[in-house]
Amino acid sequence: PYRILRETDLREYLAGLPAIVAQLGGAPADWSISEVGDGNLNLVFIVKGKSGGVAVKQALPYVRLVGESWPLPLSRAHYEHMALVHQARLAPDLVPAVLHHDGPLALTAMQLLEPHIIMRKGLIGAVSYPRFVDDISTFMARTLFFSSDLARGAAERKEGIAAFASNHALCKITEDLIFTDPYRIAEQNRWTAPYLDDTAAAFRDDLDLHVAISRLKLKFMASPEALIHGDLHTGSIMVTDSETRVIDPEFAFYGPMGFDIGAVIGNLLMAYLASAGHERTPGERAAFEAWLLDVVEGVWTEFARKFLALWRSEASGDGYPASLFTGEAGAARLEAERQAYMARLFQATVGFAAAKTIRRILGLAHNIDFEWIADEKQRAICEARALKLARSLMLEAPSFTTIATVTYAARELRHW
Ligand code: SR1
Ligand code: MG
Repeated sequence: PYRILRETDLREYLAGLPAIVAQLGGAPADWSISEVGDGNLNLVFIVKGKSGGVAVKQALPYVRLVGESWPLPLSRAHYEHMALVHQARLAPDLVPAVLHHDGPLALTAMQLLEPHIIMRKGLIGAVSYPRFVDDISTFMARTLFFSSDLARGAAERKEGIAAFASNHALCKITEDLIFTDPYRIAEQNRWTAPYLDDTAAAFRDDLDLHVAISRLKLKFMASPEALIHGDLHTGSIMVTDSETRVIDPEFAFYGPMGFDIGAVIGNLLMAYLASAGHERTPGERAAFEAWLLDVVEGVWTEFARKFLALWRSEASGDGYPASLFTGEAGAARLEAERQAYMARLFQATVGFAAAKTIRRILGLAHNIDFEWIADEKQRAICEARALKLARSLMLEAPSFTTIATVTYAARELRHW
């Protein structure tokens, strides 16, 4: 039965699992165990033994950030486990290996990622990651393409959609915290007051913005394009110089692909606009910020290139039946349609990137890119630039036709 595990219970529990005992080595009494979770929802333990380590994640029956007053189903651990299995099949070197899962305890033991750090922290420290573009674009292209109607038959897809349909409590968090609350008075909203009071009020009064965010909300709710990670921000990515691992897919469900791609791009743009508030030498700042915008461009360009390559070579799904696109004319028409599909996906990506940015500045759950800027006025300046960028990305999405137009707008706002 479910119980919240403390250090002693966890030691005893893990000692009964031969695979974990083998991984850790030494006597259970000598294992070091510490709870290190700094996310919004769960407990995370790092366990180290004589010869190895494991990371153990246990869902709490409530939102950790808020407390017991906000209950949240334990079933999210089940969906996270299913998503990890799916991702491990398609991108094995880009997620942590699962060593053990316990449904009733809502617990998963995984390979300990060491010396990886949370990418968001690395970016705050102006560290660049040479593998990131290639790895994250592979992760997204493969996990999204191979769960779409371009790659899978209709029946299999519908089974997949059904298997994740009950992860709706996690979807509801996104629907409220990203697509609704930042645009209305909500008890849990917060921002850098008093500097952003007027901007927050303007966002609450802006009907154009309310239409745009509602269109995105509907797209999120009613577009089961692929099995998405659902929370793919830079706090869900662990990195070293030579490795990238995507963690924490508890928000996974069949949703719009642009929500994942937009999450990555939106969070990189926030890291870019937060950079002015963190201590760096001028040379370090210039080089790091230039690198970040190159990465934004690379993420989209490489994703699109890899996704299209998969579509051209591995399309065995029920969408776009090959029998309808025969001969030279058919092939040319299908290729034109692929380009049109990518243009629509890019529009959605831009919109979701904007939505992800606004929620981190005006909503409940903020990010340390901005929060760790100690000088509140400086923080508000950085946040105001990000809000201005996000507002124009959301309202003028059709005028952003290439990723270079997005990075150009970010660069223009950097000194606003
Ligand atoms: C109350 S949960 C707030 C946020 O934490 C998670 O990481 C998701 O981003 C969610 O929206
Ligand atoms: Mg998370």
